[in-house]
Amino acid sequence: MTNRYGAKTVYVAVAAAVVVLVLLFGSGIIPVGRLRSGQSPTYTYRIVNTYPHDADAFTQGLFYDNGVLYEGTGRRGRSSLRKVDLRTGEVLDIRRLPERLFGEGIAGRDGSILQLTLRAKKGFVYDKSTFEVEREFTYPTQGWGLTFDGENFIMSDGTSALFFFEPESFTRVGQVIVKDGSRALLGLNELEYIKGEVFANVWRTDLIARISPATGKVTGWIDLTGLLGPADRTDSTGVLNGIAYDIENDRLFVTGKLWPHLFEIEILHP
Ligand SMILES: [Ca+2]
Repeated sequence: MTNRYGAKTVYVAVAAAVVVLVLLFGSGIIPVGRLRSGQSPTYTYRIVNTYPHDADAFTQGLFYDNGVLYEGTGRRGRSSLRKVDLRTGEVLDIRRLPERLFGEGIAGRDGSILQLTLRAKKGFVYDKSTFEVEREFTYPTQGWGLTFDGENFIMSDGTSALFFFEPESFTRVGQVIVKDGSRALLGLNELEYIKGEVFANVWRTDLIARISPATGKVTGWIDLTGLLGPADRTDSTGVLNGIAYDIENDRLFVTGKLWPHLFEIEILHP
């Protein structure tokens, strides 16, 4: 059988499609205007403090507890769970993942830390003080972001869904689809539960979405364009990812994959 369009035409069409996709997405950052419906407010930011961050840390998970930062990093062979001194960026403790695994979101609960992996459908529960693996758990999707709302773990998988898991058994107990207006928001990445809201990095953007966990509705955006200045960007610098909240002192920390800095920011109303 011969192809109606001929092989050459098909090659040209495929090549053209690839060029268009590379132009749209290949540069990494998706323009912020393309994602928002315009139905929810966009907040800006002010840098309160700038701290050192390990520029070799491919940040996939971040939270703050009791004076220290906990960070999960990704990439095969370079994935880890870390305890980090906020002020100096010094890695105080590190647990490396098996070579084949790609580390993802982390979240703490009582004396434990949970860490997801990207495609293995497997996560780890660590003792928070020793970083020893206490047990493993499974889930049916990819693993991206993770946070704890005081009752359940909330997880993203790179789609527009947020999944709720009972903390002991890691049984799924709920799900919402995150939408801005009528538009489902794809690429939900690192998460942080903050005062009744879920803050979510959106993959390959400089945006954080503020989400109602009850409905999935996007209630606002934080536009962090320009946070990492041009002088600190290199060809290998990754995207904004990593949100941590210090509940005692009401401080918000953000960073990015392979960024040399971690920032404390204040959100400014539009
Ligand atoms: Ca987080």
